[in-house]
Amino acid sequence: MVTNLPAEAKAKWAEVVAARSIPEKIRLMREFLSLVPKHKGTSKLVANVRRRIAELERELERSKACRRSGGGAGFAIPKEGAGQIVILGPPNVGKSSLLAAVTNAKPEISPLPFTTQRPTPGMLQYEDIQFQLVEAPAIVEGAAEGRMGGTQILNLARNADGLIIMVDLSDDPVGQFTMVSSELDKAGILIEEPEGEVEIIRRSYGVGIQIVGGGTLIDCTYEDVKNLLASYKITSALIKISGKISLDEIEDSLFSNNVYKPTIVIANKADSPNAEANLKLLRNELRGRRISLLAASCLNNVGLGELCKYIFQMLKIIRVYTKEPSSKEPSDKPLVVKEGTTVIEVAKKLHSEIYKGFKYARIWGPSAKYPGEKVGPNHILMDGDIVEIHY
Ligand SMILES: Nc1nc2c(ncn2[C@@H]2O[C@H](COP(=O)(O)OP(=O)(O)OP(=O)(O)O)[C@@H](O)[C@H]2O)c(=O)[nH]1
Ligand SMILES: [Mg+2]
Repeated sequence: MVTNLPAEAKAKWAEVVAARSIPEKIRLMREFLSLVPKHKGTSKLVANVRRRIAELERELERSKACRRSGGGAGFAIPKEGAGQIVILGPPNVGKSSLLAAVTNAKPEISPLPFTTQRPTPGMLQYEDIQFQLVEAPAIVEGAAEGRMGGTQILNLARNADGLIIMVDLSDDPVGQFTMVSSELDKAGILIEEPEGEVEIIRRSYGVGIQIVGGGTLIDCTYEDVKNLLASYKITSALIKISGKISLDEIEDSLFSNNVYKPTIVIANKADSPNAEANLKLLRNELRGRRISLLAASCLNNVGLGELCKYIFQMLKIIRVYTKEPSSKEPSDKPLVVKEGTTVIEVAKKLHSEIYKGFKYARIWGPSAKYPGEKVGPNHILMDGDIVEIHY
């Protein structure tokens, strides 16, 4: 619970948001903290802001170091295909071996730890689409405080569409999983889907306060949200909510930059002697948590057959095939969109003319009651649908 911050503190936070440079943001955040009364209700907020100050300080340090060394190539990998999945794990667990087993990449594989020094991408084919896997350099305890390139590795994870956490069944998979998930947690990256999510997208022009995204407010009205945001001088923003959201959670989201990344755990080296007993321990650890687990041997290419399907499901995407009314066949390349996408949203992606002039669509496939069903703009599509838009 964050409520009842003094007006001064709220006004200071508005200055933080408006600040243009990192040093200025850090200075204003510190001033903000000095204005926040310290008690139980504000402890989470204080921790969040301290973490963001630490992150900004590291970013500043890094950009200075980069300038000193005359630039230096960036760590980010441009996204390709239907989703980017970052492979994280301690040294030597077999991350490169996975990349080599399932993608077109040819990374160096070696029994020495820290072999992979830079993020390494590869494309994984799934039926008629591809996923991009990116092997991150090994992550170690203390990564969230910047150890061994931790900040960059965690940024890679923050920008991904999903994660694979890899652990080694010949070693201590539970300890390895706990280490990686705790570093992610400290960096504000959640690997389990929260009950509800809030994202506040500020707009400089006057859209007012709009609540979108299909979630429900459980203990407040639209007016309450508007008044809360006004007390932080936010009068124009899109508030995206999913699931059940309270007013406190909306206030919390002003100060935290938590993100949720769907995650698969791959327990590798299933061929090793003590793998079975270790797998049992890992299963126990993950019991009741919404994280999928695959046991595999990348060395022998065993247990990876279902990986694509797991990735496809965790990304919550579908494929739709568009078709011109005049042609017999749909496009062979699908349009990859989020689950729950409607016909009119597809029209919008195709062309502004198709969107503006939309009359109706005909559907073949899983979401059609019968082949060629005529539907309106709000019809929800399913994976494998063929869509013919009339405009
Ligand atoms: N027994 C067994 N060994 C494996 C398996 N997968 C990988 N290895 C071995 O484990 C060692 C490390 O493999 P890599 O794929 O280089 O591991 P990595 O996680 O990419 O390592 P870093 O990039 O150094 O962090 C190599 O000697 C591999 O041959 C497996 O399924 N079973
Ligand atoms: Mg490697």
